[in-house]
Amino acid sequence: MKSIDAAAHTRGESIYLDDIPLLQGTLFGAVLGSPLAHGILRGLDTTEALQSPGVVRIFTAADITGENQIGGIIPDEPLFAEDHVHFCGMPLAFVVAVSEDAARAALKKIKVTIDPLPVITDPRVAQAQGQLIVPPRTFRLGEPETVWGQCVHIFQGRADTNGQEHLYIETQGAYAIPLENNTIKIYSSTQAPTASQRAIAKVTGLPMHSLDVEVTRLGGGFGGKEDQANAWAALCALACLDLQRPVKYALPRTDDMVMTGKRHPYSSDFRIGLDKDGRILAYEVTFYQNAGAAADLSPAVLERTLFHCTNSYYIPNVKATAISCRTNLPPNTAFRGFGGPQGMFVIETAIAKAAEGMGLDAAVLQKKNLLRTGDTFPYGQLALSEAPACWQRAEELYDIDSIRKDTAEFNAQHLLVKKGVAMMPVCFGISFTKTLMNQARALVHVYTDGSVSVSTGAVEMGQGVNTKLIQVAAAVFSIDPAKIKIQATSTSRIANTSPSAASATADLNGKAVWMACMAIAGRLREVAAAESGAAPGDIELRDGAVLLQGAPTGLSWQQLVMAAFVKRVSLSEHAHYATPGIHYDPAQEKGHPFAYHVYGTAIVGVTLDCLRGRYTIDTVRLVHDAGASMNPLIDRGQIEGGIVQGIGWMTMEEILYDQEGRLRSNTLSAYKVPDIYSAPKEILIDFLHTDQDNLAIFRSKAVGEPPLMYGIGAWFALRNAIRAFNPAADLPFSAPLTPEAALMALYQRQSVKVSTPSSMDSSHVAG
Ligand code: LUZ
Ligand code: MOS
Repeated sequence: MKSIDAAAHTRGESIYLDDIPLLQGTLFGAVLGSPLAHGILRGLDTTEALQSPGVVRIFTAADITGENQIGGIIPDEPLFAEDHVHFCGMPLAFVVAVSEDAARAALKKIKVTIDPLPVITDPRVAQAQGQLIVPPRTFRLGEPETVWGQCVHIFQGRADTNGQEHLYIETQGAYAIPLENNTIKIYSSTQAPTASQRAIAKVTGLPMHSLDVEVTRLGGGFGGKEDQANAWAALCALACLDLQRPVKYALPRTDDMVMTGKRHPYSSDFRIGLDKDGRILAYEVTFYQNAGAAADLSPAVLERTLFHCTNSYYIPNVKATAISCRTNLPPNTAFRGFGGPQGMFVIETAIAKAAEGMGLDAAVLQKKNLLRTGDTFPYGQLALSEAPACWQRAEELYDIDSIRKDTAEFNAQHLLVKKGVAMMPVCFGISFTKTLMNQARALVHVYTDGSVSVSTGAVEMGQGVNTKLIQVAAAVFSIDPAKIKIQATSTSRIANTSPSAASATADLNGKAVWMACMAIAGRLREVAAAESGAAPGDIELRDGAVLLQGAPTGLSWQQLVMAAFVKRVSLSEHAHYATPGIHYDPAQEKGHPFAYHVYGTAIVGVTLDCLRGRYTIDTVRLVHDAGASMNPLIDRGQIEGGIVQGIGWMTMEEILYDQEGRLRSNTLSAYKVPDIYSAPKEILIDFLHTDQDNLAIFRSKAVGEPPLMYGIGAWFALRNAIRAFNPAADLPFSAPLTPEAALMALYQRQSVKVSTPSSMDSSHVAG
């Protein structure tokens, strides 16, 4: 089934926040962000700004009717700065005016006085000063301390990954509309309608039942709207309640880039020990997470880093410690992979470093240490591993031997252009790491004309979840998918939802839809059985018709629905799903946190222009464990998008804060994301089809986040290309590897001998 949004997206008719028709009297907001990253707020003078044309009111911390607090996990994040500012862009005031222009013009007239304090941007510095968000956590398996002596090879080092801007095409925003008796309807571009509802309730002081948060779709989320849509919704609701007028605020791009958090940068130290055959015996790692100025989702992200610290490998002795460090940057937040990619980069670094030290191709060590079924993850869960199957299939399908041979031949023939290849296996756990979040509900109505309405907590953000939910209902009822409508996500229709996140949205909400539809279908079969004097078990709904022991009854779906209605049988159902079998004990750091894991292996090939440092990502060829994909078209789209986004993080996307904590990469001219020209020239995707039971909806494994981590292979492929040119280079394991960084690495030592090439072979590099 094609995405149900394809046609309207293509015609530009899909409704995003900015497409909602405005009510008469709508006012517009603008936020004044702190100009300094750290300091004492001495004064905030709005007198002159209030005189600015069109300004209706200016809200600050003093105007909050509830609590000045939006922290989700830990209450450490004021909505408006009160005594201190903790990051550049921290909201100080919310101007509400008759137009966006009027609101923004008034911002410049607010006088702010801040006494500056020292600014911390580096997580290691924060840690040294005791600035931690939560106490450190350690995962342990085996006894690493005692096995170092048995290791024949030991390597240690440091790995750094930078942040990443979400760059959803639709920026953050909300539109609040007053209803009667102090109730508010809020349209919000959020992945987490309930989290927004909760934050609005806290800030306004209204009960949650008086707030209806509704979302039709997002123009992208990627984690950036899992927690950080709440502030804007709370601001609009606060102003809406006070002024009893509709209030809208959609962030301009630069405000969005400056004020919102990003993927967490990490700096990590590792030590890896291997036996003489290359089996990894021990791994120790310490992660320093740059959390920014408040907790936001950092403790959960930190936890997922630990869960993924050994990626797709079995290591019998592990000690992994993660430290969440408070800095004066905007609170960093969820981003596709949620700490997993950061953890995986470090183990891949450790393996690459070990391979280089042992004179091997990293793939030899990767393959030798792949996780097998029955192996234990550091957190105690046993693996049901597809890692060897994906790896072997990738080697065979894409003929890894000839890829290696062609690469070596090319590099032998070319002096100024080098190719590099890397393998990237991925293992990603599916479930929210907080067990309680793995629950969902669905509300299904069948109308008397046979059409069906489905509501869930799932938010459509381009990932195709609504299409999959329609597939679920259409499969259970066996009716034309066109008869089924997915309603906008609303906290009035479905309560207490988890965010659309953790790759789990289709699984959780799909299972709830399945349960609700099964309940209704069961009642319909009873009605049909009574009509025909048969047993319900003999009745089947198929292709819009009612069958009795496989033979047509002459009754259509629509007639059956009407018959049920006439008999006063309920045509509606509200179902609740909670993932069975998962549990976790944080005191022991052991349990069974994930419903299942997704596996895969990618082979990434790059070409590097060794004169200029420019490169192309030529190919990404992979075998991906999709289970039994219920929608290969959508899954393919998710995989392609994840790969390109992962490559962007590893190569060209460079977040730059200066030492004063100001974002310098605050425009699209200063922050480069992959476009069609820099995307891989070729992405080949092969689904590893597995039929064994899992907890995925229709055994179709989650696909949102796992593919992003194939992009890590691009970094290591580039490293291999650099080393083909300059084998003496001792390159830092630091991402992103921008063309500038590649150029520096290529000439890192002057001992490189560059002879004149016989032909200008740099023309092999596009650009
Ligand atoms: N969000 C969350 C997530 O709250 N918990 C998770 O485990 C998670 N994982 C991935 C992405 N978002
Ligand atoms: Mo996410 S990082 O699944 O919002």
